[in-house]
Amino acid sequence: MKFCSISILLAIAFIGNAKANPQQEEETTEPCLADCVVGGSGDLECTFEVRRDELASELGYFEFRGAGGVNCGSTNPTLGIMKGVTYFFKQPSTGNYFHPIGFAYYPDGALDDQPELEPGIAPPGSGSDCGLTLSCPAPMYISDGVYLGKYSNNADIAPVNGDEDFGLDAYEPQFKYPLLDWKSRGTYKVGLKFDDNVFEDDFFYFCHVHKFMSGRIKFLDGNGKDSLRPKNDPIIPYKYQQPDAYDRSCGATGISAYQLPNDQCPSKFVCESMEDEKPSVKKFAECIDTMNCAMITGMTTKVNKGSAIALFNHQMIPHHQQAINMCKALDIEGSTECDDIFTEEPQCLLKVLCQEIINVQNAQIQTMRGILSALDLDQTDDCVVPIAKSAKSKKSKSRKSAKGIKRD
Ligand SMILES: [Cu+2]
Repeated sequence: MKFCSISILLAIAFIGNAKANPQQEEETTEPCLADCVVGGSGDLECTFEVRRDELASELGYFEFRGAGGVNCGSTNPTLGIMKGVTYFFKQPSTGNYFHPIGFAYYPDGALDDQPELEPGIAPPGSGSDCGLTLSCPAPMYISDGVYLGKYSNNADIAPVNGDEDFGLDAYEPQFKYPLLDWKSRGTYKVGLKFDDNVFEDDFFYFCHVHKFMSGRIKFLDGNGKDSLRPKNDPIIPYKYQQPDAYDRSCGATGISAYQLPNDQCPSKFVCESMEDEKPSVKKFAECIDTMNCAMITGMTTKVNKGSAIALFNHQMIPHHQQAINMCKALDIEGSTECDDIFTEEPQCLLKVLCQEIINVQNAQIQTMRGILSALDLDQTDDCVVPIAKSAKSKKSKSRKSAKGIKRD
């Protein structure tokens, strides 16, 4: 099983993440169906196009285009698949950057120390000895039309072969290259044929980089439309974030409580009069005011258990969160609209820069939360610091008292 060095840390850190975001959404239950055609071999071949709604949460959530190109829903929708049929999960759009899709028997796979679909891992409870021949159901990772592994349970992709290499070790690192390098390597897709007859529970798609992005996959019955087992089992042990209306208006997460005025923040951060600015810039400036207040409020902390590591993480996490929010707000404002990210137009340079900030810093936040958990440090250790009176008002106050002393 692929082992992620911070998996245990992330597993513990999830509690802090869930508490920090009280507004959450239940997972959907109706399975969304793929777009299926009869392939070259005469067998059915089905496709889900994987996308990501980056505004759906701090991390963004997966979305999929299924049968007829219809959107399956924007928050990790439930998908339905048929056993023994070839499925492709295509990852073409920029929103997939840093989000290589994986499949596991429980949410978040190795990020939560749970078994994934791999050649050496038999479906739980199936009694299969497929692990001995490295032939258990597993995804097959494909980059630019080339299958990256040696294992195969699907002759339509590669000659059937038992092997532990199913291409993930080559596929996943490419998603962490600089954006333009990732994009210039061509197309990315994952083949999956689930060919165990006994296992009927749900399993999960997830992101190999970011925890808390898992969604459910259900097996379909003989008619290929309804769930073989309607009950959602196993459970997903967390609920999905749902930004409120104000957060959404800024494209941000977790800032609405920090709209100015706020006792812990200056009266404003953007000091220009915004009256004559165009509405989108005015709104962007208002969002900047709010997110800066969220950031500096988050950056007033104690030194938890005397630890410099705690202080670093407690200060850096809100800093990263607002970098991510600023980029999403700039996307909403329209200033990163770009037809071709390979050009050096200012909007395109910013698009690339912001995609890297959003995805890299989100992964770093999860690492920092994991470190806090591993060292048994609190996830947050906030203190309330009212905003100090400005230097100017202090100065005039001291002048007044100085004059008073003179008169006396
Ligand atoms: Cu991800």
